[in-house]
Amino acid sequence: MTKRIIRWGVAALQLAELFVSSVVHLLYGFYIFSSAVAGDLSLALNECLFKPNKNAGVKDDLPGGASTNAVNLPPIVLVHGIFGFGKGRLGGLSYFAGAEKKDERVLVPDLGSLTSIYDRARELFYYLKGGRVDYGEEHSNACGHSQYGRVYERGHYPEWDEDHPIHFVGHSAGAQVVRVLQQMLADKAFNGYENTSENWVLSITSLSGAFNGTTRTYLDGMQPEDGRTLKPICLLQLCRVGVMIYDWFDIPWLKGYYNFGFDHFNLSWKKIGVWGLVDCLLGNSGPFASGDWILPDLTIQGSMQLNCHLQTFPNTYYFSYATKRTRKILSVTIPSSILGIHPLLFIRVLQMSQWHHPPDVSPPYKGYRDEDWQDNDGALNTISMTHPRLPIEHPSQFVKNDSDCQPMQPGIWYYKIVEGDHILFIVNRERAGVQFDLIYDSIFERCRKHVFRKSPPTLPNEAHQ
Ligand SMILES: *[C@@H]1O[C@H](CO)[C@@H](O)[C@H](O)[C@H]1NC(C)=O
Ligand SMILES: *[C@@H]1O[C@H](CO)[C@@H](O)[C@H](O)[C@H]1NC(C)=O
Ligand SMILES: *[C@@H]1O[C@H](CO)[C@@H](O)[C@H](O)[C@H]1NC(C)=O
Ligand SMILES: CC(=O)N[C@H]1CO[C@H](CO)[C@@H](O)[C@@H]1O
Repeated sequence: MTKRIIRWGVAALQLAELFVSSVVHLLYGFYIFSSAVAGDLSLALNECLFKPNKNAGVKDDLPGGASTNAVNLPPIVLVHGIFGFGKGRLGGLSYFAGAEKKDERVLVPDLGSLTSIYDRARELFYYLKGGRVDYGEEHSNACGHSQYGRVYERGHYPEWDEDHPIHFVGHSAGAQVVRVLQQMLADKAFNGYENTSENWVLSITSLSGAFNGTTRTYLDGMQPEDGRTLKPICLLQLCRVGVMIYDWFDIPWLKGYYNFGFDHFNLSWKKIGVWGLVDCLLGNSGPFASGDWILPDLTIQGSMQLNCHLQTFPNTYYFSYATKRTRKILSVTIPSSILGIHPLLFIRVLQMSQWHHPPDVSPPYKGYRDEDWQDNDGALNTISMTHPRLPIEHPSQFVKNDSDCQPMQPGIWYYKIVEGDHILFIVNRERAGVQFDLIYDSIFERCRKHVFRKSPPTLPNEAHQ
């Protein structure tokens, strides 16, 4: 009798938790969406009323996002994470909270907000080089989507090669996307580009990068048994149904505004009809059925599978900022602040700091310990963000003071641990205050001044003197 009451109590508690976190996430999504719309409307209104000039809102970018005097600089490419978006989506909103304006040549691609790491890496290549996205025949057949995707009429950096390498800065899953892309370049995995190599990438900077997976995926609904399938009732199930309905209705202006990136799965009603939707909802087809979406890549098992094939290369510079919003008091890990953590993440910081791997499920790897994974930023475990560790650990060095690691060596992951939650350095720059400028200024300065292969790059303002 008491056992049954306890079981019901636990179930009721879990449902209440699900309800609260769905409401919090929905409200936040709605808040972002409506502030983007409001921003756009007020901009449009302003232009109508005060500047009857048709070209005022249209800033024509030079190829590569370069301003006129920066065409010789290698671009710095900012790669968004889960639920992220690139330049042009969500109106004037910036995923990187305007950090892209800090340097003269920054690109912010849009790679789909829930697409898999593999698909994002493919898309990123064609975004830069130009042409039609080719996801590869084998992968596309295995995952049940079209082999070819959207067409980039003109690449954003068509001259990209070993002599014109690029800096990448990835947030969260974006950091892993860049690693996968670098490995693809090394493996010469793009048809028609036989000369690609790992040296096309000059540096990778990771901001809260998802290298070793996160225990949050299990809290949100991934099964800890396999790290691939979903629990029957969970936040991710709600998200799955919402995404499929959104994509099925296929309303052009809405999708122009925000896109989950599943166009290559043909989820629109025009293509699959009502039965296609039912089939997807039942879990027989679509990205969620084949596991070709981002969540399976963020579980510990998924990350280990990816990491098996990913190298840290000797001629590329690596830097990483791991974030943390927990601290230990008498060997118990708890959130380190109440007001300093975004309301969207607070419950998750607490839950992740208390996470225990289910005792009846075999651990994701030999030597797994819950206490290693308790420090976190509300989305990722701090241990996962410093450098790639699973299944084998890559060379790394903890940085206390930037001047300690000058001159920087390639092939080593330099990392810092920053007190902050997972979204401190994106979307809303006011939250991070002066820290925001410090972190992005140091990233851009490092790319421009301290990281190079042959000779230091000439800065445009020095070239004239
Ligand atoms: C999606 O639609 C396109 C064009 O309508 C077609 O060429 C492609 O084969 C379809 N892909 C899948 C996976 O059904
Ligand atoms: C590939 O590199 C070789 C040697 O560097 C060069 O001769 C060849 O033209 C390159 N091919 C392409 C397609 O760029
Ligand atoms: C970092 O090192 C430099 C030179 O060694 C020193 O001047 C500076 O105060 C140090 N900064 C911090 C924060 O320790
Ligand atoms: C979080 C973490 O680093 N876990 C593991 C990553 O992989 C290495 C190698 O297997 C382990 O030693 C770490 O404990």
